[in-house]
Order: sequence, then structure tokens, then C-alpha cells
Amino acid sequence: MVPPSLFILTGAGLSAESGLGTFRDVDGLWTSFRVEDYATSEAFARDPLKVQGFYNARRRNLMGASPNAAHMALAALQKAWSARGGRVTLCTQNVDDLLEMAGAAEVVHMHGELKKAWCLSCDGRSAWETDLGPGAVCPQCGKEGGLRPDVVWFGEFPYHMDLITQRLEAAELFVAIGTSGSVYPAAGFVRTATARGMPTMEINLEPSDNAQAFSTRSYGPATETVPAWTKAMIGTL
Ligand code: BJW
Repeated sequence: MVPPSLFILTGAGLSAESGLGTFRDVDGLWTSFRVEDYATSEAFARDPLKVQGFYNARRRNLMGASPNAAHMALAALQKAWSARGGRVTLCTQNVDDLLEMAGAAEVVHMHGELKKAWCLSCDGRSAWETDLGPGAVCPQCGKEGGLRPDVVWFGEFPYHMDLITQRLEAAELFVAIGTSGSVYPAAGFVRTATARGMPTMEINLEPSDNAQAFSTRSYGPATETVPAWTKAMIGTL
């Protein structure tokens, strides 16, 4: 029998134990860096060097990061489902590539990817693993100074929304892992799932802003809760 389709939304908490900062926890990025100064296109237009510096530092940190047990467990779950003809959609708000490094075959990056640059001159996206700055040249059009991190800032439209809506509506279980449930449209996915009669589960360090919207909840560090849950799921096959 084909296993049920799973839609898994992940957030910063998934990568926290890999040493990548979360945003809204007490020691999160937005407590030291104001969103208005670093995560809007207006901030980038006002002070591109400051914004590029913030993302350059995070990219350097990411270059030294490794997937943790939760990334590995989700990649293994996707593989086990796929082997039985099923589908696990891994939709992440994270701009890191730790799920891919863990072996996930498909990851939907709704807030973009830190290891990609977007050229505002030619609209091309290119792989990018070093610092970005005014002297950076677009590998596609050759123009200098038009590259920004390929991430989705506040007020911008998240990526792959048609695919996400299609996969979410077709799913049979919705699971949110390590996300605060405070940034839309991702924070609204649990309500879409519930409206379609789907069971929903929150896996987080502690109850999120959205906790009451979920039918099942599991709390603790992702490196413990996620492998325990995926092991139980794979055991149902
Ligand atoms: C652990 C753990 C461990 C810790 N184990 N767990 C008013 C009402 C409603 C909406 C709006 C509004 N005003 C404006 C809006 C829209 C706005 C929005 O949502 N604003 C809210 C803040 C109110 N949204 C947008 O602008 C989005 N675009 C948009 O809406 O377009 C229109 C549209 C409409 C309809 C459909 C489609 C489109 C764009 C949002 C872009 C967000 N961008 C960022 C930056 C990306 C680049 C970067 O990385 O710098 O994305 S902001 C930041 O927040 C980042 C994250 O992906 C995102 C979510 O954060 P996340 O993952 O939830 O992290 P945290 O830190 O908040 O939470 C971590 C959680 O992990 C916590 O719960 C911890 O407990 C837990 N945790 N350690 C397990 N070890």
C-alpha cells in the first residue's frame, strides 16, 4: 500500500543544533539585528553594504555547518516513503542547505537559499558560496554590482507558492517542525490543512505561537523529537 502523503514545514529550530541562529528566540538574530534594517528590500536599497555584511557572515557560518540528527531523520523518512511510492514534501523556510546535505532528494525553499545570488540586472540566479559585495560580478550577464542574496525578505512574495499549495492540499498529514508560527504565509498552513480535514502535528522546542491550532504536539530538541517521530513513522510501513 502507498503510504500517506506527508507535508512537512520546517523552520529555524531544525537547524539550531547545527549552530545556525534562530530569529525570535531570546538569543535569536532579530534580537541583535532589527528586521527593518536587514530583512526588507527597503533596508537593502538604503544600506546594501550593511545588509550584504549580515548575509555574508551568515553564509560563512553556513559553510562550516553540518546537518544534525533531525535533518538526517527527515531525509531518511523521505527516502523510505519514496521507496514505497509515497511522497514526503519537505518545505523549508530555512535558507540553509542542510536537508540536502543530509541526503534529501527534494526540498522546497520558500524563503530562498543563502548559497544562491540573484542578479537584479538580468534576473538570473547563480550558485554563490563566497561574500557578496559591490564588486561581485553576475556569472550569467557579467554585470557588476547587481547581485543580492537570493532570500525572501518581508514584503516579498515567497517562492514556489503554487507547488506548495498543491502539495499541501493533497497531503494527508501536516507537520510543522521548529518554527515559531509567526511569519505568513507559512504560519497559515496549519489552518489550510485543518480546513481540509488533515491531522496536524507540531514538533518544537516549546509551544509555538500557533500551538493551539495543531491536533498533536511534541516538545523537545529537534535532534531528539524528530528522529523519534520518523522512526515511529517508518515503523508503520
Ligand atoms: C527549536 C529548537 C530546537 C529553537 N529544536 N525547535 C500582518 C498579519 C499577517 C501577515 C503580515 C502582517 N504584516 C505583514 C505580513 C506579512 C509578513 C509577515 O508574516 N509578517 C509577520 C511578522 C506579521 N510576511 C511576508 O512579508 C512574507 N511575504 C508575504 O506575505 O507575501 C504576500 C503573500 C500573501 C499570501 C500568500 C503568499 C504571499 C515574506 C516573509 C519572508 C520572511 N523572511 C525571513 C528572512 C529570510 C532570509 C533570512 O534567513 O534572513 O525568513 S524572516 C525569518 O522568519 C526567516 C524565517 O524563515 C522566518 C520564520 O522564522 P522561523 O523559522 O519560525 O524561526 P523563529 O526563530 O521565529 O522560530 C524558531 C522556532 O524554533 C521557535 O519556535 C523555537 O522554539 C524553535 N526552536 N530551537 C526544536 N533545538
